[in-house]
Amino acid sequence: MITKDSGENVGYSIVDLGDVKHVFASSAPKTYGNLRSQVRDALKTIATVVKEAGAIGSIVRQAVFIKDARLIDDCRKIIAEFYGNELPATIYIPQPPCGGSLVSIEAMGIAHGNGEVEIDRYSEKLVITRHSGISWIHCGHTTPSTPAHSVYARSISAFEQMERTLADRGIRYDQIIRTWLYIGDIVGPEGETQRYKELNRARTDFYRDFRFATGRTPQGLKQTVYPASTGIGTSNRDLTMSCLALATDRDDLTLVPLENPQQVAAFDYGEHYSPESPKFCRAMAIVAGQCATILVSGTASITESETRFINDVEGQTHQTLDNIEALISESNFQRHGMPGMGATLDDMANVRVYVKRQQDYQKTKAVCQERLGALPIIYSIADVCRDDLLVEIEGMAFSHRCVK
Ligand code: 3EB
Repeated sequence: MITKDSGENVGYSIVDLGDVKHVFASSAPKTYGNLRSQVRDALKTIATVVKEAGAIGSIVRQAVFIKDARLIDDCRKIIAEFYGNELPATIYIPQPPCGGSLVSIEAMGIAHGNGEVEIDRYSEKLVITRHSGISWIHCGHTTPSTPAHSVYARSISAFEQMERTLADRGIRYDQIIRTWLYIGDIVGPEGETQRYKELNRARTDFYRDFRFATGRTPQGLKQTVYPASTGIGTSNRDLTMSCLALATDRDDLTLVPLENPQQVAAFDYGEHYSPESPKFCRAMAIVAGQCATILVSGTASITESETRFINDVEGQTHQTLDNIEALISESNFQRHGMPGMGATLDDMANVRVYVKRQQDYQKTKAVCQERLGALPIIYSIADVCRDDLLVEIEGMAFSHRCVK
């Protein structure tokens, strides 16, 4: 059991793993004043629930969903002032919150259990937490630095920026286990091709020389490993990225790139979808001792490699949740050589739901509430990478048996 609750504008969950507690909270402002009052309202709600939950935890990572990219600079100042020298790794995502507010915030915190927790805060771009012999490298808001305009050049530049942020602290790019790639007008044209396809071409080129998770995957895994990922639209035109990397000396830690038997692996998609296939896995499980932490990639209503439930947002939401359920299930972990590590939708600790059309929000929400119950959840408006996809869902889950 994970301790979870949610109300109209807030949700939280506490995952007690014994040596450490993870705290997740999502919040939207209760009243619709100006930017400053909305941001502070949402942040205070998060601080309150984290405290009330008995976790004297500290927020280490956050995603700020913002209605208009032009508000990011002001929002950043308000958040910096609020947190002072306790600033979490932060990404600003130009996606309007479905509830109508200017912002909504997803936060992830950590509290010690029986073991020590160390937190090193460098900037909005980088926070490192250490516990149980594992370092989690939380990489925040990353944008291209090049003056070039093409999606390809901007993507390469942003990947390079991320590489540099990590390298500054001695972390290698191939230690990344999860990425978030946000790109405006994702299905829009780029010359003869499409913006998302150009992002995929850049990712393929950039990843060519990296071997992710080397020496850490289950024996017998032959496929090339890629990080779990979300690739989705924004309301501006540019590119924003963030990532999560992991470093450890523990020799009992296994990284399991999960694929869904109901879906063709994205990196094996046919050329029709993208000449250079999307290089990501469906979920990355971090297995340490008795427990798996499962990072579920952006998941959509696709089986085999086909979109299902065209023009039916409820059908798509159900199919997407079915896909996540199958992906994290005990039988899928057995298939990947890791029996006992499975999870169910009840073991999800937080979720983001990207909805393409505002008018589908209530329908999607009803299905999510019915199947996921109370948990911290964010709904935002975004184009998905195929025109016919109406919803995409991601989140984190923990092995059923590990959560006290
Ligand atoms: C799909 O299954 C939906 O490009 O990194 C989901 C997750 C999707 C990640 C990415 C794209 C990405 O193909 C789209």
